[in-house]
Amino acid sequence: MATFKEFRNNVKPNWCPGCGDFSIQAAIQRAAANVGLEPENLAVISGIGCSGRISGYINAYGFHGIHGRVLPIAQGVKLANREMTVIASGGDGDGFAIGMGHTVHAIRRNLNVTYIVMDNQIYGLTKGQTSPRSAEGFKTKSTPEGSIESTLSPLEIALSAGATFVAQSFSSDLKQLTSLIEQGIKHEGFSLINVFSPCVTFNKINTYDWFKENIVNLEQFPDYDPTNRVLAMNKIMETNGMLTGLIYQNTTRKSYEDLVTGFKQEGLAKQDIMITPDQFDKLVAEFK
Ligand SMILES: Cc1ncc(C[n+]2csc(CCOP(=O)(O)OP(=O)(O)O)c2C)c(N)n1
Ligand code: SF4
Repeated sequence: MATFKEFRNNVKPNWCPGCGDFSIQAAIQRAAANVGLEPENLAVISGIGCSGRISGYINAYGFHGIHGRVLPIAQGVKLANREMTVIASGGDGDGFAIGMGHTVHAIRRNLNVTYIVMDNQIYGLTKGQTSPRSAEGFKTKSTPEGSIESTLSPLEIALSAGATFVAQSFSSDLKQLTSLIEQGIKHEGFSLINVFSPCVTFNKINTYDWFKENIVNLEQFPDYDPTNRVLAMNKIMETNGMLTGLIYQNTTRKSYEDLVTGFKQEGLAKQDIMITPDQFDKLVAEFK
């Protein structure tokens, strides 16, 4: 069985020292090993951003996609390779700005993909503009007088879009983060794991200390029931979206793959799709 070290490769991350993304990379590698995966059973698909580089830093199949399109690619990979564990990953800009349409529909489609958002509440790669996760009043190069837009709450949106697995974590809490990724991988359906991942270079407000002061860990509420959707929505609102842990899980809804009628159990990538020269000529003739 592979250890987490076997999910490492020899590419040195060029994230800034102290960036929260390092721990997310480590948590994915640990979770993959803990659930018994081998590198050849895992595909990590990423978007564009500092966060998007993660697919190149894990020893597994990888695809560094385009900005905001991580989920269409990840869903395609999953549909073609049903046996493969697919992790999609990208920034809050990638998933909640340009890619938000895909995020909402992937959530309600419920394909078996684990989506890890590296939420630093800013655009890191493009050197510090506001993202939909930035707080009102947040001053950046794109909002020198402070953002006048309200902050988007991905957890509330996920719940209202019909999510079957919603979790949130903090890159400093490697134990909780690893466990949530393991649970997300095992969940049969779409899992959203939003991870607070400080950008030490451009976000001087939402720092490690700021998150430590503001996070509400669900472990404080031993009676919390993550199968209760109304309770989950209340808790998200009560804590202003700052809670961490497994917030909601519905195991009764079937995944998309299991509902597609006539869909072969064997992944497309493994099916024999060779056609004869005759069949090929007939196909081409249809387009003449
Ligand atoms: C279609 C398109 N629009 C804009 C960009 C420029 N761009 C690259 S990364 C990025 C945002 C990065 O922020 P985020 O997704 O939060 O990732 P981070 O760098 O913070 O990890 C933008 C706007 C792009 N590459 N492609
Ligand atoms: S700019 Fe920010 S998000 Fe990008 S690598 Fe540096 S610390 Fe991380």
